[in-house]
Parts: sequence; C-alpha cells; structure tokens
Amino acid sequence: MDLLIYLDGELVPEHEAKVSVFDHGLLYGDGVFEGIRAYNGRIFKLDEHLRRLYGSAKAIMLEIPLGFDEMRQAVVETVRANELRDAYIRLVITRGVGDLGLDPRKCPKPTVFIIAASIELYPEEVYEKGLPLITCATRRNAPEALDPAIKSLNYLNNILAKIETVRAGVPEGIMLSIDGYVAECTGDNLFVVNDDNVLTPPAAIGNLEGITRNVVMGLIRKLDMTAEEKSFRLRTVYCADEVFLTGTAAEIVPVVSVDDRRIGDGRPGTVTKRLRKEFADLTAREGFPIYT
Ligand code: PXG
Repeated sequence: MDLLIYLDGELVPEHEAKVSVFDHGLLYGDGVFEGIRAYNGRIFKLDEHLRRLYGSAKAIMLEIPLGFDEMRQAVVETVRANELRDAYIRLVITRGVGDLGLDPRKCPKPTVFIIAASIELYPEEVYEKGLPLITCATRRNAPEALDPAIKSLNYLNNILAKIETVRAGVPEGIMLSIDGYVAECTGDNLFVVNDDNVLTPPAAIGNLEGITRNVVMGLIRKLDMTAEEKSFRLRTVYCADEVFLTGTAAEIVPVVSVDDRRIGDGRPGTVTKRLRKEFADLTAREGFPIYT
C-alpha cells in the first residue's frame, strides 16, 4: 500500500512525493533530520526529538517554516493518516529549492517532509546473542569542522565508516575522535559498564547526543547505578564487563566482541538486560498519544 507522505503542508501518496533535483538538501546535503519511533499508539520522546531538530536547524541558520506545535501536529497527523500504531518516523527539513551554488540565500523556502512507515525491527537474535563490533579507520567528524551534535543531512562520514563495517561483515563499528577517543558508532551511541558504573563519551568529544542515550542515562540512575559522561579510549571498551549501543532504531543492543576481543563472557550482560527491560516498559507506556 502506498504510504501517505507529508510534503510541504500536504499529505500526498508516496509515488507523488517528489523533491526537486535543485533542492539543496540533495545538491549539498544542506538540511537536518530526525528519526523518531512510535510504540503502541504513542510517539516516544516526540518533544525531545523536535527540540533537537530545531536546535540542529538553528545551528545551520535554517529557519523551519512551521512552529513547534505545528510541527508536532504535522508529525501526529502523518502517523494517523497511515493508520500506524508502531512506526518509524523520518522528519526532514532541507534548505529548499534554489539555483546551483552553495549560497543558502538562493533557497527562499525550506522543504519539509515527514515519512511515517512501519518499522523494520532487528531480528530477535541480535538482542539474544549480541553484536560483534570493529573499530573503523574513518574518524568521526571533528566538531571544529562539522559538529556531530548537529543531525544534518551530511552523513558521508558515517557512511564511509559503515562501508568498513559491511566489508568486515559486522553490523556496526566504533568511530573514534581525531584524538583517538571513543566517540560513538555509525548510527548509535556507545556505553561501557563496569560493576555499577556506566560510562558514555561526552557530547563534546564529537557525537550525537542521542535521545535514547539520555533516556538510558536516566534509567541507569533510577536503578541506583552511576551514569557518567567521560572520555575513554579503546582499551576501556576492550576491558569492560559489558558494552551496549543505544539508538532510536536499535533501542539497546548488547555488544559481545570488539576488534575480536571478547567482552565479558561473550554473552549479553545483566546490566544491559535490565536496561532493555526498563526501556521496553517505558516505551510501552510513555509518549505523545496519536489517537485520542
Ligand atoms: N549517533 C548517530 C550518528 C546517529 O545517527 C544515534 C547516535 C542515536 O541517537 P538517537 O537519538 O536515535 O538515540 C544516531 C541516530 C536510520 C536511523 O534510519 C539513524 C538514527 C536513528 C534512527 C534511524 O539509519 N541515528
């Protein structure tokens, strides 16, 4: 069935939802986006995602042509129009259509589109067995050049790293900062666990301040463990009791080896499993209601 896509204020069938070849989002990767999930008729952390979206847009001097409440409404209506209860929502704002040339002033009107699709879940096996990771040779963008905290349409840095993971036959890979600190993975944040202490790299290292990451930090504290934002290198990952990844699509995924070093006993750890359970409980009951 054709999806209904929100495109510049209208809901249009998927095969009619087209963007111009002169759109600067396509020509230059000039734009911002969000990936959001709905669970059981509720959109999880919708306002947090929208706040990050408006922050990314502000950082690149892109004025979103809808107010915050209008945008929230547009997202909800798009999910509703597709009669979805569990969904993956992709919200994209580009600089818009303009003549060739970098100058954003060539683009009078940003393009806004929202895709709400049914979600493709990772196979259950991934969560039961855990993932092997490699470290990618491609370093994460330096924040001094393009801050990874801006969720922009420029994903080539991550895609180059992703190609390395594909060639190595693993699903994800660690990206280091220019200084060799662990930054994040190609599309997920990374955590290490030692006893009751959980570490994740600070955003200042150069990573996306993941919404799932922040939710998980809250869950860790709720479970009376300590959650710290601290810089660390690969050795800390290799020697951790547990390692896990977080992201909107992946949720919380256990990692069982890194660069062929076995993590813990090579099976998903107890802290990771507890957090997965807490996260599932939270996503099942919290979120912005789609159908009222
Ligand atoms: N780091 C990077 C580089 C990301 O792109 C995350 C961390 C996790 O952030 P959240 O806010 O999701 O917890 C991301 C998120 C996709 C897709 O379609 C990518 C992401 C999220 C959802 C879907 O590939 N990236």
